[in-house]
Order: sequence, then structure tokens, then C-alpha cells
Amino acid sequence: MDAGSSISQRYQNDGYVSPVQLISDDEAKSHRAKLEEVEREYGSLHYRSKIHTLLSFAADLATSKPVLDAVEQILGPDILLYDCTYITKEPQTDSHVSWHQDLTYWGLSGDEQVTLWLALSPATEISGCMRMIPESHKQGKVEHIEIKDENNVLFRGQNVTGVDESRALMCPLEPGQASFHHGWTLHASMPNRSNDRRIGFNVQYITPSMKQTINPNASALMVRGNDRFNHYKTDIPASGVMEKEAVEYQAKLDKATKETWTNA
Ligand SMILES: O=C(O)CCC(=O)C(=O)O
Repeated sequence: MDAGSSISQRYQNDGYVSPVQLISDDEAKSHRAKLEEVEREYGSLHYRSKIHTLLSFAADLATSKPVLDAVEQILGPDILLYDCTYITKEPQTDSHVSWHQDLTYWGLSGDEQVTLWLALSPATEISGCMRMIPESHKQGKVEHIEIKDENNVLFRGQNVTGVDESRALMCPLEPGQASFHHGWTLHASMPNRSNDRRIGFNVQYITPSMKQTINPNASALMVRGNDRFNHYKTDIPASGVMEKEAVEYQAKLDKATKETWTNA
């Protein structure tokens, strides 16, 4: 599916839209190569929040025109980049994601939020692509329980139990393709049984009207339109790669994000 007007219709009806071709295969491969070059020197960057403050190429992709054009169709003209991370499942590992809704532990005041998940390597049924329950966003927030599981990527091991998996649809993505999902859409993903890394570029966008109810110092980056609300401090996007000041700054933001999830 191309980035076109039907993104918003599909998103509103199904609670997600997939696949959307956002960048070319070559661009995805080049982004992956840059990420892996950094990882060879500094170690894995899996699940580090606010990565757009650490890596300029992450900030560039999260604020690029094709991405924001698609986000605008979902959220409208005023857009804040709220968080940005890589979610990586190493080859042949048990790392997985339990059924959950994104908004449950974020402390946001509403649901004008969308998550972008852009594939930087093949996301397939074998490598653990996302699975979604169509239209599940319409029921709003549902109960989560926390289950300790070191292989669950989710910070609190949050789970929605009793999901009717016969309704789940796979969202396979080629490198450069993406999905967008709503914060109340039930989704999960299985372990990576392939021989390649499964790498997703994961970005959360919100409208400026959304408040952060837990962290009074929460920050975000205005990426399109206007902010008439000023609820957020301004993130400083990275101007280089792993620059010393940025490393310290991102570490503080990452800590604050995880404290917010803990206290939500
Ligand atoms: O990367 C995954 O497998 C799951 C990602 C996810 O839960 C999300 O993007 O909200």
C-alpha cells in the first residue's frame, strides 16, 4: 500500500495500517549499516529511548517528509515526536513481545498518538513480525497484568490475557516498509527464528494537545505544524553520532522515560 489518503481510513477502521512503503530498500539497508557501525563500537542500541537525541540519522529518518506526510494523515497537521527507539530481536532468540496496548503505561492524557514501526531488515512470520488484532482499538483501554519474563521486550512484562488469536493478522514488512498502529490496538510479536537480526525503527508521534500526566519535565520535538499548548520541553535532536554531550543527555531522557513507565 502506498502512502495515500486511505492511510487515515484504514487506520481509523482497523486501528493500524500495514504495509506502507516509506523509504526504499536501499535506504533501509543504508540506515541499518549506519546503525550497526555504531553498535559495533558502542554495543547494542536496542530499546534505548529518545534515540533521535543520540543519532542524527535516526532524527533525520523520524522527521523525514515521507514519514511525516503519513503521520499527518493520521494525526493532522500538528505533530510532536514523542519517542524514538530501535527494537531488535537477535537471530534465533526467544525475545518476543506479549499482547499489549502501547498507551497503557505512558501516562498520556488522551489517545491522539500513533506508533510507526519501520523495518530495517525483513520482518516476517519467521523473524517475529508484529501481529495485530484488527479493530481492537475501538474497545479502548483493557486490563493488563504483569508477568515476569526475561524474554519479553516490554519493560513491565505487561500482558493482555485471553486474546482471541484467531483474529490476529500478521504484519510482514520488507526493509523500507512500515506499519502504523493506534495506542489502543492490541499487538504482539513472536521470537526471531531466522538467521538475521530483526530490526524495527519505532517512533511515537502525538498531537501537542496531549499532556504527560506523570513526568512534569517531559520533552518532545515539534516536527510539523504548530504547538499552541506548550506542554513539553524541547528535545535537542542529535547533530552527530554518539557525541559526548548527547550521550549524557539521552541517558537522562531514557531514565526519565523508564521512570514514567514504572510509575504509570
Ligand atoms: O517490535 C516488536 O516486535 C513490537 C513492537 C511494539 O510493540 C510496538 O511498536 O508498539
